[in-house]
Amino acid sequence: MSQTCILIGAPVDSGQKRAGCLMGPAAFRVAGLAEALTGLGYKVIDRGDVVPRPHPPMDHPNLAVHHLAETLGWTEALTEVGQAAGALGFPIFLGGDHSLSLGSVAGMAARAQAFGRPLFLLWLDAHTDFHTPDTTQSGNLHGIPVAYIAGRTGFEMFPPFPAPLPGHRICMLGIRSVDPEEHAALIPEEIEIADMRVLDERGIGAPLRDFLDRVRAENGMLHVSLDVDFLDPSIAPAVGTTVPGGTTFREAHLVMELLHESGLVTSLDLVELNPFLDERGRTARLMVELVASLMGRKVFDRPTRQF
Ligand code: HAR
Ligand code: MN
Ligand code: MN
Ligand code: MN
Repeated sequence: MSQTCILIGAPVDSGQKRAGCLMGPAAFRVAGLAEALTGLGYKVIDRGDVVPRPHPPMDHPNLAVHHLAETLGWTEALTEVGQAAGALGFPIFLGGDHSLSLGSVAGMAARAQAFGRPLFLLWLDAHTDFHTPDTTQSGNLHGIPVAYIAGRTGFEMFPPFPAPLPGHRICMLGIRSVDPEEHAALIPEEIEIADMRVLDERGIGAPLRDFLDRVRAENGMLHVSLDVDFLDPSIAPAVGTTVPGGTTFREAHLVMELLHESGLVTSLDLVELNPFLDERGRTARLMVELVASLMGRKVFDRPTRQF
């Protein structure tokens, strides 16, 4: 892992209808993200908050779709900022709702392409976010980024995604809310979906280890996209789309430890935090704790083989 972390504020609120995610970057800063990383020995550059590129208003044939122009403006700006930051270090995108991943992952895909390495994606979420602008019923564009990343058709108004990811390079953990159209579109895909049933049966370590083996085998770069609703709402209430039955602190923590030990992670999104819904900052602080574990904080330094 690179020794410089670059914090990229992405106060995106246009991908859903419940205001508040725009306060996310500030909450991560107040919860001590930079200090936690500095304490682990990283150099930290906070490049401040990104401003979306201005875009003339745009309609979509699916009348449910809202804030399309704003979403395009964010996508373009975050792709560019992300790619530039990725040349210097380890980008951490502070969201903002999950529509920011349209841009963050595009930027990381462009970087991987420039390095001549394949990009892999770990999607930690209750939702598959596999709609297209044509299929979404809610019109909330935080529900579409994985379809864009995987190269589904229906994104003609977006910048072409740089080298869309084949399904075998995408793994989802924590899934427990899938709309019928997303389900139908996912069936023929090779995307690995370790939904909560899989995690109950196999534990969370096994499917993640399998995926990390595949990343390593192809010398891949790995982007991790962490949606707050991956976690159970009882421990992470600050999110607009709570879905019961999410991962526990222990499960999420093991994911972070395995990711750190793999040495494969090259960029990170922290998304869907809505500080207006938080309880005395506990969700923001939990997210910072998880990032610290992902970046190397541990209790005992022991060789992995002991397990
Ligand atoms: N699938 C539903 C929709 O498109 C809910 C999507 C909710 N997405 C997030 N991010 N909260 O994962 O409306
Ligand atoms: Mn708005
Ligand atoms: Mn999501
Ligand atoms: Mn979600």
